[in-house]
Amino acid sequence: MSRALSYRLARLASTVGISAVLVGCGTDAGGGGAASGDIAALMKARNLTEADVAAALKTYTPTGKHDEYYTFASGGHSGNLIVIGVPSMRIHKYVAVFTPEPWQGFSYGDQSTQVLDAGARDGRRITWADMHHPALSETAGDYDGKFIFVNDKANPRIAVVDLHDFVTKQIVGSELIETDHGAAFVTPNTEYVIESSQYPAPLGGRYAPIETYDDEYRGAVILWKFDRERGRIDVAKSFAIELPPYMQDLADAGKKATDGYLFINSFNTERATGGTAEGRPPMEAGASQNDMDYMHIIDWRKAETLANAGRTETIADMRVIRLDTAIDEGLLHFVPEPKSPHGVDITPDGKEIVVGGKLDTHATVYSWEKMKALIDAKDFAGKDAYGVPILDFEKSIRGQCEIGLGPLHTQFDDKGFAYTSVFIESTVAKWSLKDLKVVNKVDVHYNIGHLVAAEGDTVSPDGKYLIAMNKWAIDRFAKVGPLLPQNFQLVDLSGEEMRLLYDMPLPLGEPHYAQMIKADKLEPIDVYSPIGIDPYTMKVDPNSVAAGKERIERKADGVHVYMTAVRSHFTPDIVRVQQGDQVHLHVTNVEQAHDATHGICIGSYNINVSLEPGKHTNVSFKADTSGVYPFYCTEFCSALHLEMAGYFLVEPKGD
Ligand code: RUQ
Ligand code: CUA
Repeated sequence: MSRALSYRLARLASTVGISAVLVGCGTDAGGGGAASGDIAALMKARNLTEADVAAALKTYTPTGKHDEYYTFASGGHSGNLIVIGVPSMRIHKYVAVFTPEPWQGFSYGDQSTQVLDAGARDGRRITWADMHHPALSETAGDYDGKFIFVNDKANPRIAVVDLHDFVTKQIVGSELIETDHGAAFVTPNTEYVIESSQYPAPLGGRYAPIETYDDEYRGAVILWKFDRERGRIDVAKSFAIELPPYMQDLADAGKKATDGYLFINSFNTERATGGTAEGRPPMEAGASQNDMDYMHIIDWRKAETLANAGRTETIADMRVIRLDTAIDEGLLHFVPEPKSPHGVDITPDGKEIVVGGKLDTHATVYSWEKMKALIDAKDFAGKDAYGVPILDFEKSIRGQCEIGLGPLHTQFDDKGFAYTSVFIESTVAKWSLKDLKVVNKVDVHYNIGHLVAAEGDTVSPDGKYLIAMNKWAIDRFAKVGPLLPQNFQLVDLSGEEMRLLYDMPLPLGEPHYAQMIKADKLEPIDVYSPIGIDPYTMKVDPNSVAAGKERIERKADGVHVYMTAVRSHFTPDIVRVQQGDQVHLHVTNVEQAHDATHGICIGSYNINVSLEPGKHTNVSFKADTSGVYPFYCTEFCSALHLEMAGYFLVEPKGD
């Protein structure tokens, strides 16, 4: 290695905080040891720059070392939640949420099937999702690492995932609304999980002609009450607020100074309905006429008081505060926002609200102090067509930051900077909250939607890392046909300049949003303990089976098979039933060793469940076809895994 290169590598190593010796750049003027020669040769052979090597050193995570952050990214249409380690960008898990997932056995026979089926709409089982925005549970506006909530935009549903075992415990949905988008967001102590509608429709799934749009179509925001003790949404204590038929968009819950308020963007305040085949302008043209749309400001504590006082009407089993009541009681206000707003993000101190406008070049910074004073003084600039008071735009803002073309979403760091995704330019802009000036930009590839910084939407962001969630990858990866992966790009926020560190192809689209949490805030369990836990109650299941107590019992409601799984056998391993019998399979994995997972599948019957150590599961089905069905363990659990099998014998009727 040349002296100059040796020196540069040493300097590089020190800038990324590791000792020069580690990269083999000793001071040995005689040419260094084998390692130094290797690095120089590797750089040359792979045509790497020093910046490449620095990026590699910042992200490489040696075997056995763990990542500093978890990122929970939406899995888009797959309906899965993706767990990614940062800075390595290694995928750790797909949490099955809104769709059947075979490996986790999610919705292939056991209790998980009921969780998914609870999200049925109009009695129809839904097996895909348009997951957009994960929301980690918060305490005092900071992630607490206990739960994460996600939404499905297409079939408005909210799911609760427990981060003790990374399992989806509940799916709720309301037929009050037809789509959502401002979801999921949580209030600072996770009192409520917020879900607001996107495309207006008659509330409660009614039919009304599109010509009656202004009168019959409505938006709504649902406040799902979260019961932290039970780890479930309490549907009976949840309520909604009716909103005008604008297209409500992204939302955020106020915190600290803005605690108690919700902020929801909207577009199409023109109330365009499309109708191109009927001589009307297309939706996109009709919806972009006005210079301003309205940010909705909602006093949710006041709304909660009203709901609890019974000032609601029940629609589709949901208590709804009607629009008139919301206006009369002063819990809903509007403030104009520039053309086609998209992201709305509250600053860490809770004092300001940053809005990005897709067709505007600015990030607009609203001052809560100013808006609150206007609301308190009832100093309004006007009313909308439904009577909602509108604040004056100029009187409500602190200023605007000239960002570039197509600002969308904003996150924050610990040093007073904001980071905004700029869609049309394909950049991330770093700007100062103090003087509203762009500091610098980094190119991303390409068409960035959301971005996520480490704890970047909490009261105490960490800085350090940011992921640009790019919708197009174009030339970044080897070709895989016309449908390309999404591109997650890791950006280093530790210095003055942002630096791109890593490109991660993500072949599950379209992810939209993610949140990044310090790994040490989570306390995932290793095994279900004591043995026999039902993950959906977190209690020992009454049908759980202890080793030595396995049996088959014929009862009035069918054949009950009490089975255990342990390396490397099922007990019992021969199960005989009659065609037409209702079969209740109760299986307990009696292992307590970390990662000693088994699975049990029965072909032809579409049954496959996962049995993590200590887990108990119940599967009920009708043995309606006779035959010989081998069942076997679907996890390569041991040297005798292939032998971990048995026979499910269904004797034909009448024999
Ligand atoms: S929204 S970028 Cu749900 Cu911004 Cu996708
Ligand atoms: Cu148990 Cu393979």
